[in-house]
Amino acid sequence: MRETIHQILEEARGAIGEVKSAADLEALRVQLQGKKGSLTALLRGMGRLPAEERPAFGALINSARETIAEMIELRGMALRKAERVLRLEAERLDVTEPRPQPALGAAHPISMVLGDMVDIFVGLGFEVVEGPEVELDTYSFELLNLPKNHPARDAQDTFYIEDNIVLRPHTSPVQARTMLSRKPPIRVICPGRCFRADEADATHSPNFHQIEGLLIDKNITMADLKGTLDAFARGLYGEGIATRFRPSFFPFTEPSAEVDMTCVACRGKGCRVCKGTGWIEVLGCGMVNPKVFELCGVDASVYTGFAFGIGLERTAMMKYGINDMRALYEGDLRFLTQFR
Ligand code: 2NL
Repeated sequence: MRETIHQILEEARGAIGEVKSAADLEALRVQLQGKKGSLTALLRGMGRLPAEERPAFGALINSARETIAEMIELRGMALRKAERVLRLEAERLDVTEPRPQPALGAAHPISMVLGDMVDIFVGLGFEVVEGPEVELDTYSFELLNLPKNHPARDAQDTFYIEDNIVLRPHTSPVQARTMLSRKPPIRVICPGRCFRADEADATHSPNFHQIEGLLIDKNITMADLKGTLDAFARGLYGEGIATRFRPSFFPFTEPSAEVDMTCVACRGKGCRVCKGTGWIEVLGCGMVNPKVFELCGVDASVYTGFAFGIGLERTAMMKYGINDMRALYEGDLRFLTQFR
C-alpha cells in the first residue's frame, strides 16, 4: 500500500512537472483529484482493510492528497508567472518606435493669398467681418445703388434661390449690413465666397472668392485710398511695387477706378505676363457713392469713404503663375501641394 501511494505520488510529480500551461494543469488536477483519480480509488478500496489499519492508511492517503495539492499549487504559480511575463512582453508598446509619416497636406493657394491679404489689412487697422452666402436681394443690390431692372441683376448673371433671395454675387452685402448696424468710423474687410452664373473656363468660375474693403470716416479722400492700396501692393509683393489708377465705373462708387500694380513677373519692364505694358490689373475701387451712404444710413454730409474689391482667384493665379482657374478647383493634390 505504501509502495502504491509512493508510486502514485511520483507519477503525479512527473506529470505536474511536465504540464506546460495553466489550462493543462487544471485538466490534470481534475484527473488526479477527481472521482476517477487513483487516490480516490485507493480510498474506496479501504473498506477491504482490517478496521484497525484503516485510520493509518486514511491519514497516509490524505497526506498524499495534500502533497499533490501543494505540487499543483506551486506549479500553477510558476505557470501563471511565466504566462504573465509572456503576455506583458507581447503587449509591450514602444512609444519611441518611429512610425511612417502621414502625408502632409498644404494650404490651398486661395487660402494662402487670403491669409496674406488679411494680415496686411489687419496690420493697417482693418477688421475682418463675414456674412451670409445666401443673401436678400436688398443687401445684394438695392442698398448698393443697383435698382430693379439694373443689368447686373439679370438672372443670367445671378443665381436666384427665390424672387428676393440670391447667392451673393459679391461680398458687398456684408459691408451694407455693417453700415446699417454700426456708426462710423468703420474700417472693415469682408472676405468670402461669391457666386455668378458664369460658365467655367480659364478665367471664370461660377463660384469664386473676393475680399472687399470699406473705410468710412470724416475727411477721407481718394489720397487715402491710393495710400492704402500702395501699402497693400508693397505688403503683398515687396518694395518697388506701385499702383496706377485708371478711370472706371461701378454703381456703388463715384468716382471709380481700376487699379493696376507693377507687373511682378518683370518688375515693370514689360513681359509676356503684362503684355509688354509693365502693369497688371488687380482690383476695382472708388469713393463710396453718396447714394449708397444714404440708403445704408450713413450721413453723407459728415462722412466720406472708400471701398475696393479684389478677386482672390486672379491674385492667386498671378502670384503663383497659374494660367487656368479650373486647376484651383479640380482637387488634384499633385497640383495643389506644390505652392506651400
Ligand atoms: C471689382 C470691384 C468693387 C466695391 C467693390 C463697394 C461696396 C460697398 C460700397 C461701395 Cl458696400 N463699394 N464695393 C467698390 C468698388 C469696386 O469691386 O472689380 N472687384 C473684383
